[in-house]
Amino acid sequence: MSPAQGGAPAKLRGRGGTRSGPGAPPVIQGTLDGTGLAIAIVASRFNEDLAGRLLDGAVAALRTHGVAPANMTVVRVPGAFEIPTAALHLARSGRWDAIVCVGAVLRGETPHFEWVAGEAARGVSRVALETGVPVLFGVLTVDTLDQALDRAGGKLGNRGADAAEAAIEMARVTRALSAKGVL
Ligand code: INI
Repeated sequence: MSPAQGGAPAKLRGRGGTRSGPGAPPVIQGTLDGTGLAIAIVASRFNEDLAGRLLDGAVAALRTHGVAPANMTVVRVPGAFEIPTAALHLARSGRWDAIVCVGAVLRGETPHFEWVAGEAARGVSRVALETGVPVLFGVLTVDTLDQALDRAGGKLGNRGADAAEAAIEMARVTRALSAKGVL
C-alpha cells in the first residue's frame, strides 16, 4: 500500500537517514512522499519498446508514491538527443517540481551512440544546473538489447521508476531547502 493510500512511508534507497546523537548536525533530506507534487516526464520515442517500458515504470512509480495523474505531464520527443530541449522549456516554465527524462540509447556500429548518449546526459545535467529544477536522467545508455531489457523492467529493475523516485526525493529536498530560506 502506498503512502497516498495510507500505508507506511516508502524508504529512501541507500544508507541516508539522520545521524542522531550528541554533536550530530541537522540534516536536510527528501522523502518519497509524492503527494501535492507536479512532475513532468520527457520520454523519447526512439527504441520505443524500451522507452515505453521506462515511461510506464516512471508513471507507475510516481502513482505509487502519491503523485496524482492530473499533476503529471508526459512530453514525447523523437530521440534522446531532443530530450534536453523539451526539459529546458518545462523547467523554465516553473510549473513542475521535477522533470524525469527517459529514453534508450543502444550502442550500434557507428559513433552516433557516443554523440547521442553524451549530449543527452550533458544536456539534462545542464538544464538542471542552469534552472535549479531537478531533472533526472532515466535514459539507458547500454551496449546490447539484453542489457537494456534487464534495466527496463527486467531483472535489474526499471531505470524509469528509479529516476521517478529520485525526482520525488529531489523535489522534496528542493522544497525543504526553500522552506529553510536557502532558495
Ligand atoms: N536516439 C535514441 O534515443 N536512441 C538511440 O539509440 C539513437 N541512435 O542510436 O541513433 C537515437 N538517435 C536519434 C537521435 O536521438 C535524434 O533523434 C536524431 O539524431 C535527430 O536529432
